[in-house]
Amino acid sequence: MAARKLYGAVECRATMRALASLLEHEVEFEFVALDLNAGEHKKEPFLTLSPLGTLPIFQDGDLIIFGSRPIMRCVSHVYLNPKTNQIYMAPKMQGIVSTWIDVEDHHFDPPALKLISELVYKLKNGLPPDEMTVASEEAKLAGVLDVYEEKLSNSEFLGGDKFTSADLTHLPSLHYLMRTPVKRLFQERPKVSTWCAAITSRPAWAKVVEMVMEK
Ligand SMILES: N[C@@H](CCC(=O)N[C@@H](CS)C(=O)NCC(=O)O)C(=O)O
Repeated sequence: MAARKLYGAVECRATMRALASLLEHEVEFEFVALDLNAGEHKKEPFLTLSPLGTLPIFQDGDLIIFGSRPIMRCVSHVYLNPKTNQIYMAPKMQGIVSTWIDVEDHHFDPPALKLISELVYKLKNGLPPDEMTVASEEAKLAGVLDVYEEKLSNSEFLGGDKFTSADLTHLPSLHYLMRTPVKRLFQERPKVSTWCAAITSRPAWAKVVEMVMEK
């Protein structure tokens, strides 16, 4: 039995984020898929592990972490891999990585989620998107991407000169948005476009996408 486990639902962006982080760091773990529709995550023993009843949950012996970004942050510090080191030892540099992780969480993610809901989830359920919502959320996302374009004019990645969690945290939303007309917002910005191509072509991310497609 694997010592480390990730409990999640592979089609969910939060689980994809945690999976990407673990795979990037070449951490050995077992992925335990839970059935969201059956509400497995709202029952024991999972409620004890994640009292708010959300996935993903990471367990390594006594260490239990819920929330995809806390898992991602923890993995990059605890399972340091010299080959794929995603943190800066200089605290000031690491502060920049933290800033862009928060930018994704508080500025990129809200419009991204609304657009994915309108253009991916509704479509899956045979419902038309609300065009007004799409237009206003696209405008919000475009404003955030203008800031990214400026930042990426000064460094190859958001957190600095190497791939870090600040980049990785965007991958699940990119996976869905790049399959929608919103893709043009990324393509219209040259630095953002190059950055997207670089981060989505990482081997660890390809494994996550494979798991999602197999589902
Ligand atoms: N901000 C949380 C969001 C977690 C989240 O929404 N997870 C989904 C599945 S990946 C979930 O648990 N949904 C079921 C629910 O909230 O009841 C994170 O990043 O971990």
